[in-house]
Amino acid sequence: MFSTKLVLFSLLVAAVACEELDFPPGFQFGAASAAYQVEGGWNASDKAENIWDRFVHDKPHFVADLANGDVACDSYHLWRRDIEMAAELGLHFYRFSIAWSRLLPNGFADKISEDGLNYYNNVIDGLLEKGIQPMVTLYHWDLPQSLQDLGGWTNPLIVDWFGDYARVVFSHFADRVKIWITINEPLSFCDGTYSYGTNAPGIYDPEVGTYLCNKNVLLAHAKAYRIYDKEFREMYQGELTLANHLMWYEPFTPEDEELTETARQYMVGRYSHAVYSKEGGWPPAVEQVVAELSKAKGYSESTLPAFTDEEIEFIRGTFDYYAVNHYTSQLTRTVDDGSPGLNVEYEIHPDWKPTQSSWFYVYPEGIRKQILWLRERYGDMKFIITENGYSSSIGLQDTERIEYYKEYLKQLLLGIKEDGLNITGYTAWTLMDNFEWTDGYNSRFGLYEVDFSSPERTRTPKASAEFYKNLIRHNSLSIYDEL
Ligand code: PNW
Repeated sequence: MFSTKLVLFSLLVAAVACEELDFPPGFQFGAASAAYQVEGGWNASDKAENIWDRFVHDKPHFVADLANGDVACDSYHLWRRDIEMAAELGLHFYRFSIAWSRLLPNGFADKISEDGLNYYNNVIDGLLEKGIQPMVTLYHWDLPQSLQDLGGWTNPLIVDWFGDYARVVFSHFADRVKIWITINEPLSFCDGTYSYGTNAPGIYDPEVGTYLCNKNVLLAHAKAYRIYDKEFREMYQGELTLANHLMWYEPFTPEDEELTETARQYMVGRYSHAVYSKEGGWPPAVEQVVAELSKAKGYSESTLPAFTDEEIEFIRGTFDYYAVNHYTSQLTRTVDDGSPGLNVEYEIHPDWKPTQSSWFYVYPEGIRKQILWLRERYGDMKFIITENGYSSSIGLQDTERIEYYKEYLKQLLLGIKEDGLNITGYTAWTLMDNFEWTDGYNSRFGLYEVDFSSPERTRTPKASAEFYKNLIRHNSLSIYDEL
C-alpha cells in the first residue's frame, strides 16, 4: 500500500516536472542563416559586389586565417540540401536572408536579376513544399558596394533606397513569406563598423558615423514597414520587425545599477526605444550621454542626430513582434573618473564558461532577464527568439552546445510559465557551420558540420542536430532532463 502510494506520488511529481518542461502548444522552432555567411556564389551570374565581398578581398587581414565567403557553404548551389536538413530536423520555419546585390545588381530597383529571383523563389517554394515556413531577413549586413560608394548607411537617402529594395522583395515574395525581419542587428553593423572599424566596410568614425548609421537604420526599417502596411498588409497579413542584438548587462554591485541601466539604454535602447516605446525617439539617457561627450569634444551640437516630430511618429510603433537575438551577458562596473560620457567597464563573471568566440560567455539566466527588461520598458508584446546558439570549434560530439541549448531554453520556459512572457518561437543559430564574419571558419555555431575542405561542402549532423530534432518532435525538454 505504502509503496503504491509512493510510486503514484513519484509519477505525479514526474508528470508535473514533465509538464514544466513542455513548450506551449503551437510553439514554433526554427533555425537561421544569413546570405553572406552561407551562399557563396559571390560573383555568380549578375550578382554585384557587396561590402563584405570588398572587405574580405581588399582587407583580408581583418579576417582570421584570411578566410572569406566567396564559396562559404555554397548554398547558392546546394540549397536543396539545406532544405533537406531543415526537413530532417522537423523545423517549423527556416530563417534566411536575401542578398540585396544578388536581387538588385545596381543596388537600385531599376534592374531586377532573373537569376536572383529564381534563386530565392526556389528556396521559398522548396521550403513550403516540405511544410516549412520561410522567415526572411531583408538585410543581414551585405550592402551593395555601389550604395556604399554613395555613403552607405550614413547617407540619409538610404532610407529610400532600402524602401525601394523592400518593395521589390515584398512584390515578389510576400505572397508566400509571412514573417519578416527588415534589418538584422544594426548595433553589430553600425557600431561594429563605425565605433570599432571591425565590420565591413571597416570605416572607423565613432563620434559621427555610428549615430548617422543608427538614425538612418531606424528610418529605413520604418520605411519598409510603412510600405508593407500601405501596399501589402491587407493582401498578405504578414508580420514584420527589426532584429536587435541584445547583450544582457548585469550590475557588478548594487551601486552599479544606475549606470548599468544607462548602458542598457545605450546598447539596446538606442535601437529599440524609437520603435517600441510609447513616446518614441532616442532614449533620454542616450541623448544626455552623447550630448555631454560631443560638448567635451568641441562639437557645436550633439553628434546624435535629432529626430523631427514627424520622424518620431514615422518610426514609432513599426513592429508586429520583438525579434530577440541573444547569446551572452556582461557585468557592468562604474568607473568614476569624472570624464564625460558613459563611465562603465564591462567584465565577465568568473563562473561564466567561455566559448570559442572571444565575446561569448555562457550565462543562461541572462536571456530571461533581458526579455523581462524589454517587457518592462516597452510593454507586453509578442517575442520571438530569432537567434540563439553556441560557438565551438570543429567536432560532431558537441555536448556543450546541447547543454547550452537546454539551459537557455529552460530559462525561456521559466519566462513563459512563471513570468507570463509571450514568447512564441525560437530560432537556433545556426543550421550549419558557416562564415562567422571576422572569425572566419574558426568559430562554429552549426547544428550541422560543414566540411569546408571538400568541394561538395559536405554537411553532417552533429549530436546537437539529433537533440534539436527530438526537442521539436516532443515540443518538450522533458525527454532530456528535469528542471
Ligand atoms: C550575430 N557580439 O552576430 C549575427 O546576427 C550572426 O550573423 C552571427 O553569425 C551570430 O550572431 C554569431 O556571432 C553577433 O559581439 C556578432 O556580442 C557579435 C556579437 C553578437 C552577435
